[in-house]
Amino acid sequence: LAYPDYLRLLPKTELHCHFVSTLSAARLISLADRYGVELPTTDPDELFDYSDLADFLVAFRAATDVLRSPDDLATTAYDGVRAAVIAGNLRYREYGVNPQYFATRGIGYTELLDPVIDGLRAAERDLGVGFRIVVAINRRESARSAVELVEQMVRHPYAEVVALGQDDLTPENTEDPGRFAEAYALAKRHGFKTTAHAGETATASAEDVRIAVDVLGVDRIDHGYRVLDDAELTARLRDRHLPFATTPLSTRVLSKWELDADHRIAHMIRAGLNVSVSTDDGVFFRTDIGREYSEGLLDFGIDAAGAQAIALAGIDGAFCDDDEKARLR
Ligand code: ES4
Ligand code: ZN
Repeated sequence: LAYPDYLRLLPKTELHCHFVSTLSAARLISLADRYGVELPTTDPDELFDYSDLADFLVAFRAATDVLRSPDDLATTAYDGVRAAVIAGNLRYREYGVNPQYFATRGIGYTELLDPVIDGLRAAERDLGVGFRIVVAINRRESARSAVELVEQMVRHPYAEVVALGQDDLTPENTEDPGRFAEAYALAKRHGFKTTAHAGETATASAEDVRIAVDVLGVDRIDHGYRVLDDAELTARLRDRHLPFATTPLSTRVLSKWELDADHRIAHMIRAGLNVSVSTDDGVFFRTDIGREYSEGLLDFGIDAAGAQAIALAGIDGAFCDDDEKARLR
């Protein structure tokens, strides 16, 4: 077995995956056509080519806009699991789902989550792929509306909805990580786990990661690449074994970073941080969970033992119960 095939076939979890980005390119384009949603372009080569995070997020919001009926949501959920099993032997996935986007189009919290969870449960039954859901605060929205979102999580409990996270960015494309502190505190008080996007791109900093950890009190960090700019914080989070859900191939697009041994994620791994890898937005970054290993980890120069350690970190950092973790190991 050639090493890239070994990496592709290794059983995997992923912890950082925005639900709408599990849509296939063909379905994104056909649903956009059906509903008359204008995409930035319908040329697939251009549709998936972005100058930066803000530019990408225009396409990301369009994808949210094409998922309208319960069947659109359930079918996207089911087919996305099947595609990831074929592409990279996916065994378990955590999905970021952003109810605030859908609410602006009249799709309520349970109207969104019922079909998504139905589709994912059917895929779990047929394919053995477990899942949990991370409800995502839309960072374009107010701190007050984030609290209301958590109130909805409390009012409508689902066994699979286990955590609070984030997506999108302020219209100014800046991070203000402390601003959702009240929403995070409320979620924690009700027993939810928490994660936050922090320290992803050049406009972010190690301080953003520190605030996510110390002010929001997160159990996990999404991205977090800027942590390396603060040696003390890096050592502290290494000692705490705080999980970092990184997304190698997305950084090639959003930060123009080469995938090599000098990549920030490769440095994070060598620094002893608790790093797992995920796709983030599969359709938009033309990636899948197989390629994050067979291209990402391969090009970082990670050996077989290292790749196994990263796959295990993806179980260790998961927000599921210990029975599910035991099944995955
Ligand atoms: C995202 Cl802020 C951010 N970064 C990367 N991917 C994303 N998908 C949605 N929001
Ligand atoms: Zn993300």
